[in-house]
Amino acid sequence: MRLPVLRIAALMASFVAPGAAQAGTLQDVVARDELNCGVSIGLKGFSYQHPEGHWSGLDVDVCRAVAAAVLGDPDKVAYTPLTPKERFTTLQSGDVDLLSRNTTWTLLRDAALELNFAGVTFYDGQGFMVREDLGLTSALELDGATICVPIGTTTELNLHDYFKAHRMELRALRKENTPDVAEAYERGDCDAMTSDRSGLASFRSQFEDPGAHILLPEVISKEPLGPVVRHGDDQWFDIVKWTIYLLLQGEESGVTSENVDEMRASDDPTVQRMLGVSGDLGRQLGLPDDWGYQVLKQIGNYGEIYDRSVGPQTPVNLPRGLNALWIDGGLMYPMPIR
Ligand SMILES: N[C@@H](CCC(=O)N[C@@H](CS)C(=O)NCC(=O)O)C(=O)O
Repeated sequence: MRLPVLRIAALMASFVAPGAAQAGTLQDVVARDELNCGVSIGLKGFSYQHPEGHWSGLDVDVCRAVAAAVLGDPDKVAYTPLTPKERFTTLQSGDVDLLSRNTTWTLLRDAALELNFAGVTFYDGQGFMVREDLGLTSALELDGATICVPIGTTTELNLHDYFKAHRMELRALRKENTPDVAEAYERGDCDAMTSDRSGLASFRSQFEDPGAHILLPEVISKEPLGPVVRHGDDQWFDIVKWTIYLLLQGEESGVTSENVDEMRASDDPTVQRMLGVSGDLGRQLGLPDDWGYQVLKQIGNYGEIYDRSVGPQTPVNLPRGLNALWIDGGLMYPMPIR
């Protein structure tokens, strides 16, 4: 692990960085020696607490990557499981430093809730899950159906829009504690469950008989999911944003947790800058210059995270699709690390 003195030196440099906003999240995290991260309650593949206590998933790995960048240690994270309704107030009040919880980027959340989305870590859309034996083939056949839906989500808003647009009668069964939505659906309290399609795949993987449930083909919204910070702390916003770009650029440049030590000797200038072999990009963020090395060594790149969390080899089994890198025809496009 990195020497504390390096962190303190980087932190002191960040106090004098010209033009840097000093709202203090970085300083608080370093002083506490722990990152407070808000996550979902139990969404396998995204954030899930194992019976032995540790957490895993794509959203959890974003928390861990930020902890590796800032503290040199991905295990220095305290997780707070949050319902959709309480997630924003918990972030606004300062009880968490970062919200990494399948949260959709919208105008109102940006402007009215005074939050900043640091990027998109998963491009998704809303769908419907039904029992296969109902024999449905389209969401347009759900007229008059009872739909299980979580309170305080874009899901709820899109559901109303969709039923209104198609002049269908909606009976919504709303639940605040989101795992209750899946339980109510599995119990048969509603005919369909609606959520982000990744969430539906995740819940289905945890059902007693996953094969008995299908996702209907309609994708009724755009759900760009990503980590969120408070307005007013540009330095912290930058750190989270560039940690995500680093994960993506790691994949684009072929740097993995396995080969990162060899890659330090690479003569590719982007790789050199990412790993802190040349330049001072870490210091410009208020971090040690090996921040990128720490992230890629201890977490791996975005592709590695995706594959082990939600990829086709996992029970959640989501193809890369829109979440492929731009060079592979997807939407994942890291800004230039320079
Ligand atoms: N992306 C949507 C929905 C997010 C959401 O919380 N969905 C529920 C669906 S039931 C969920 O994933 N819950 C999982 C959990 O809290 O563990 C939003 O930002 O409003």
